[in-house]
Amino acid sequence: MSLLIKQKTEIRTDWKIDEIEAIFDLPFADLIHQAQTIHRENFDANSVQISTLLSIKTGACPEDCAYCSQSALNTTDLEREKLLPLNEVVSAAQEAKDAGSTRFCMGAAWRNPTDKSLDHVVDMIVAVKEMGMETCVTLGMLKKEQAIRLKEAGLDYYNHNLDTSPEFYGNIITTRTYNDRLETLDNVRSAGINVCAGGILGMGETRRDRARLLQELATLPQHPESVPINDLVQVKGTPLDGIDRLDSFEFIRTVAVARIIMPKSYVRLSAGRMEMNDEMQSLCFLAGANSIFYGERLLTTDNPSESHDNLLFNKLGIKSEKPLEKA
Ligand code: SAM
Ligand code: DTB
Ligand code: SF4
Repeated sequence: MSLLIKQKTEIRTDWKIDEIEAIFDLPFADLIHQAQTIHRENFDANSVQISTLLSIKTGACPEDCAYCSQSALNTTDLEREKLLPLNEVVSAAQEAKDAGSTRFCMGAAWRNPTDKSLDHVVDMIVAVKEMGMETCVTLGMLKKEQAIRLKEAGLDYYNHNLDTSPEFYGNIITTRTYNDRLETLDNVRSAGINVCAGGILGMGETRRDRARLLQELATLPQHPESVPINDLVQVKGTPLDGIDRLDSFEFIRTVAVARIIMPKSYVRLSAGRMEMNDEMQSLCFLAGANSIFYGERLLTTDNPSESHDNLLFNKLGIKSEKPLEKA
């Protein structure tokens, strides 16, 4: 315990699995206390960054991710949509900005973008930046040159998740490797774009897998600026539909461990909030989560209403964070 407290302000990229598992094993109150202490040293504890998602290209994805509504290999009720026109993206971004969101995240159901489709995404990034919002995109695997193009367009963040531990990964996705994902993260980082990388809990993985996922993230050469922790949204027609839900306290513990081992990263309480009550979300904030997706839709599934989130923020005295000042 004292060893951990001494190390709390240090940014470490050499976390060992035994150390991470030992943090997971702490009594709940000790774990939350430690996470909250570290959180307060690095962030305003009553401030949460809010982003809004938009699916710019929906469904018909060739990848076989077992959780995803958008995989062509899963038979879900989802309606496919081609790449959205620029004007629709701009009006959705304007709505998000008016609602108080500071970052607009655009997601496409691609294995990877073609150079031609990237041209359209570049136009979207430029337009959303002009509106004074931060931009994030998640487009699948990215080559070095493509990452540089996005950086030149002004992209702030690229989201690409490791999803789970390297050991459990093959149970969830077979059409791209863990190494492919690490390579994309490396290309994004080298291009000078902020990295958003996290995973999904509640896919049948063990605590060790959750610890290994966090270890992979925390031992990247530089911690991701943003770490989304998703609770699996179970979608009818996907192989993971009907799986036992992860225990709430285990989810909260994972958030706390992420906060402790990546002290300066934004930990995003991402998908799955529809199934969480206010008390659970509050414990996640107490454990160090400090960003959320805001607005009634994630990519293809529902998210709490803005009015519900506003009410919760008011009850907790949380305010939404202002966008970062331009350098
Ligand atoms: N196709 C791109 C890719 O996979 O890199 C970008 C979009 S993909 C939908 C972005 C991330 O959303 C996935 O990596 C996964 O972590 C998360 N996600 C997708 N479906 C989910 C679900 N049903 N529940 C929780 N998270 C999910
Ligand atoms: C992330 O980690 N979670 C977001 C975002 N990055 C792109 C996506 C969640 C998707 C949830 C299922 C859906 O709405 O399709
Ligand atoms: Fe495709 Fe991304 Fe869904 Fe996997 S998570 S099926 S890559 S949209």
